[in-house]
Amino acid sequence: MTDFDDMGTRIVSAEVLVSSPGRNFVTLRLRTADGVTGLGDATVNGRELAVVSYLQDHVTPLLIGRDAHAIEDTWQYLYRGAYWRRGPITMAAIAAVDTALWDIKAKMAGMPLYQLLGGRSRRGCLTYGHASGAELPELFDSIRAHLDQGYRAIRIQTGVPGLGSVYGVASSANAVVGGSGASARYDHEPARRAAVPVEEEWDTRAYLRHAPSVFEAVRNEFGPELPLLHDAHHRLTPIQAAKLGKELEPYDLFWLEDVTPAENTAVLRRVREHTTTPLAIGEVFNTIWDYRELFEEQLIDYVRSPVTHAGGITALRRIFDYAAVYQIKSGVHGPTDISPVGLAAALHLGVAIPNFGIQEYMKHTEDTDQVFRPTYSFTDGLLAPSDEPGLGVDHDDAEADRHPYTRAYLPVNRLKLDGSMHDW
Ligand code: CS2
Ligand code: MG
Repeated sequence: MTDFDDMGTRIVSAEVLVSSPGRNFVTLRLRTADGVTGLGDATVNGRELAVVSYLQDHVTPLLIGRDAHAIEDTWQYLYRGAYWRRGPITMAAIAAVDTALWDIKAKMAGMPLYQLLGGRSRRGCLTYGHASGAELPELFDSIRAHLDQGYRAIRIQTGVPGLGSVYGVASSANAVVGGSGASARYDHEPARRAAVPVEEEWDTRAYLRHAPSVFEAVRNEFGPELPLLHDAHHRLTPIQAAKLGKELEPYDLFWLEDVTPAENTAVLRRVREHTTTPLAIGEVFNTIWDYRELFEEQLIDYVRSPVTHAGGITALRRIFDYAAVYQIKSGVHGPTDISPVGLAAALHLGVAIPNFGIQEYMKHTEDTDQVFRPTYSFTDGLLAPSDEPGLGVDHDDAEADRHPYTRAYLPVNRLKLDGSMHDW
């Protein structure tokens, strides 16, 4: 489309910004001839520079001169036009463009983005925080610390007897920014920066024996009301997943996440046949097509896709509308590798959609917030976008320059038994 009603809305610059304020982030900034800027998150944890190249070498040259208002057409142009559709790198790049365009449109309208998505349906987005501990006492301290901060729903991850560090569990050994003990972080940056990924050990039988006893102990200590979540991180076979779901039923989980590897979603039929524990999946999905069978056969209860990895606000809104037909709710991925730009986008969608479920929230470091200056607020366990026009985030280039990109990897997982690579 080259016909512009208003040449001031044409895109005149597209910059890919890479920084590492506590961990690596890739951010796209678009600017119109009128000087309105918009931001999009394109961070793919551990493979960041692939998206930088995709954007810089193949996408940003196409954006110059396009009308910033043409969000849907730009989405279709980048998706259909690529021929090589889908995949995390392509969809993160498209997501960044789409999010930046929504930011620009809302700023031009002088409104917070949620107003353009249908307006506010709720005061804020109910969040869940990450409590963890190698042993029960540390886990209980971590749960209490989260409750003190106002969280009203808690994800529980613990160590497994006989295993060393387990992903998702903070320990003093891998604690990074954010303190130690109950507030320690496990997210592998910057302490785990290395030339090669850290290798962790895994033993599924030990995990399956241990997990129900942890939830029993947590329910005994904290009572029946507190919503509890758990992430199995794609590590189980269908029948193992079915067994875990069934054994966790007495503890009334809010959800059990990523029980099996995401490539073969049909196996969730087997899991569903055996358990009423609610299931969540989708943090590594890229498109609406990944959900088709899961929605239509009613195999899941929550959609985990974030704006950043599912093609942006336009695409995620479509996924949520499709999910609503089946009474399936949102449960957007929100670890610290989703930047404040991606999180803000999720919050604008989250307060607007009818089928909001819950929002994952792991606070970013102060360094991260100094680069992005988010204006969302966290009160009584609810995270809410501000009423600033647009997304309500910024990018401070001088701050970002203080934190240059550093190569970093997520860990890999090997079986304790014989060192075989295992799903991570
Ligand atoms: C996790 C993430 O938040 C979650 O549910 O699965 O920590 C995930 O491992 C990371 O985002 C990977 O980059
Ligand atoms: Mg997860």
